Amino acid sequence: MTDETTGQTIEASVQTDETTGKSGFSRRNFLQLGAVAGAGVAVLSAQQMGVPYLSVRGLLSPDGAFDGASEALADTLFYTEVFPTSPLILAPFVDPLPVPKAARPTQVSEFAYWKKTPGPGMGQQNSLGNERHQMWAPPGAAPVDPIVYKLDVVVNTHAFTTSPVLPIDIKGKPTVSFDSTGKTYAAGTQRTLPPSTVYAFNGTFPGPMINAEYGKPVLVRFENHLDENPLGLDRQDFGAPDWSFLTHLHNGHTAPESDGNPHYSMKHGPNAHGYAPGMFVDNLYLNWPAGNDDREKQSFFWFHDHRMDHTGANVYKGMVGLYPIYDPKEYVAGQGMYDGGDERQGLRLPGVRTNNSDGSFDVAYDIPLAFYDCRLDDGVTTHQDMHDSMGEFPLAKNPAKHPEWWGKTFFKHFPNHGFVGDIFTVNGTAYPTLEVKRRKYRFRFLDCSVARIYEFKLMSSTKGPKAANTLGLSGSELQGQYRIPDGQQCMKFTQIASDGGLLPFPITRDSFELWPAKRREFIVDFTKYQDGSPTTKGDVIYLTNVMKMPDGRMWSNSSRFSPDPNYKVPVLKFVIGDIAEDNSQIPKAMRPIPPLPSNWQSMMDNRLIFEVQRGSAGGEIEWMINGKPFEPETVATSLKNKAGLTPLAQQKKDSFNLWEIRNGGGGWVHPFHLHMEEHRVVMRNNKDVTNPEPGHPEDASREDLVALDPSESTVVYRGFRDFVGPYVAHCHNLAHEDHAMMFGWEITP
Ligand SMILES: [Cu+2]
Repeated sequence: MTDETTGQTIEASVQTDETTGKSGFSRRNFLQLGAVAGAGVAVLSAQQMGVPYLSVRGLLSPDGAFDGASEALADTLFYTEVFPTSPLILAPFVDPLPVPKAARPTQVSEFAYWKKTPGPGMGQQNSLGNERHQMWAPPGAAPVDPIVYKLDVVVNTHAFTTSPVLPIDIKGKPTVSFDSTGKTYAAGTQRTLPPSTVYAFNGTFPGPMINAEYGKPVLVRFENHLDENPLGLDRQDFGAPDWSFLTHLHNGHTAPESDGNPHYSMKHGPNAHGYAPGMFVDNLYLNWPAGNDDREKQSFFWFHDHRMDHTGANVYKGMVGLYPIYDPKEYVAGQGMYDGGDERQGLRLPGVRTNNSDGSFDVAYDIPLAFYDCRLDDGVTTHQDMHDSMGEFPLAKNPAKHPEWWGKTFFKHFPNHGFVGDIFTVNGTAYPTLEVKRRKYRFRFLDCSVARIYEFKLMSSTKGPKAANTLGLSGSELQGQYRIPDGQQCMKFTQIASDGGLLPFPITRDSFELWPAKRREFIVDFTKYQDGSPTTKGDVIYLTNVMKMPDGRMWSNSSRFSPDPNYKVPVLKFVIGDIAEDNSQIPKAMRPIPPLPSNWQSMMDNRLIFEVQRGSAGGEIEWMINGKPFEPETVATSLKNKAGLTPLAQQKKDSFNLWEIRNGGGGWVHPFHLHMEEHRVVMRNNKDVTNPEPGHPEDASREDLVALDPSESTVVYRGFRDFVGPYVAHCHNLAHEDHAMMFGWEITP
């Protein structure tokens, strides 16, 4: 096999234990058959089973027969909800928070010599030579070549902590542990964790941070080197088994060929689930707002894998990168860059910019925080799930125990209730510490977890963190490992941005929720507490998670719903340092929101309706939209709307429409993400919310992800501008997405 970019020969050892053909015999068909064979019983839908049967078996549930029943059936027939308990990290809040530096672009002197150079011509968009960039430069703009980055997807190692650990069991008691040779260590033995195997952009987790600017297009060459494994690492039993990838910049205003979505990839480009080892794709990010409307500018993207059926596994395996985007435009003469990373100019948001000689730049006091929860193998929990009969990971011989993987990341592809971890990490480090100056900071929060939702508060604690097991807690109460029993809120957040970029005006918050894939940006002023008293050097403030979410279904306790005053899990420790110059301000007003058309309500009758719900299509396929699992080559159909129509999810280029996203119930929550353009929520549970309610202040902003509470319905107004082709919308609980809660839609010329 030849490396497409450099022309060098690389090791050819790709396993082909999964169909990668255009559609072929899909994993899903196989799964349905496999489930029947594996379980040794006929798989019937809940309706086929019939309510009496369910009733007899005690499987009727108060939250709706269908959901409760299918779940109970699943529990009975297919699933084991057993997870390992991660070893206890004994020295939390010692490792420093990794603060990402800007990735450095590839200079023309280098990429000019690539065997296949980036460019606008036919065949130049990927190594297959079958695609071109739909638009090489923003319309109307002087043609400018993009800044080029090269990110290799590689196998590497990652350590979540340097702390010694104490192996504990589900009761919180010391237990045995193992090493890679299978040797057993007695209960009570402190250990050092082995590094976990990651699939990662340029080998780091989180991957590189690209600091982008509106008006300066970026082209990223993503190249697959996952077949090389120079360190000879054990790949374990998760991650796309064909080692393909598909990178999505969430939620860039991007042409389909650069969008990394499976509706596109199965019909064009790779004509497969993703780009295989040895292949590259050039994703072109024009850094240009929808409709060339400055009000559509955003501020914080991230890029992650989107390979169909294995997105959760690949993201959990490390395929996460950061992409803050700045706006250097001068809107008011003399005020300078509006949001250019320089707190002396424009909005004067916190940030001190340093320009590097290669065109990149770093911004101090402007820090992304990527939250990711994981579980580490205890060596005694059986690896067992619906995938075991599929031959995806033959070497693992699952169901089996894997003492040789003790202390490395553990993943279950499709746990019945979704996947949540018990160790919380920030920027790849468990329970880190950041020494902050006495001044204002800008923090860009990102939830890159598979399913966990967080709710954060800023708290002080006199006595400090206590290990949950030493407080007599066990089971799911051990999640997060530490508590601050005496924690008290001490500061507020000033929210300045959501998924859709800068808000029209700042919002002061005591706490905020962070759902999977969502971004929220905040200013935190470390000079004083909320009561006005000054901070002093050495003071400690904990960023604390107060949402208890024992499994992937939803939270059990949060501020909005049955708060648990004892659930205060510190995830990041701030230590106040010296005073520092601060030229930043908290603005009174920021990005105005584009106006709604005055006739938007007249569009209600013919809106497109998508209902997300748990159901049963056989086997593990139970996450559906409008009653159907994802069909990657098909454009979805709306449920019947008030006009009596069931329109295709097909929109004319440069049009706008209303889409309703409805949670079909069953007591689940779904973070529902729509690719391509951010939207604005106009109706929530049949109420006009264009004047936002207190519970949802961000309805006054634009977002790319609808956070659907149980049985909640939202109507969003959205545009379909500038590009044509296939996109997707899907649940961003990645366990749901990978099990078919996704649909294809299209923009037509
Ligand atoms: Cu979901």
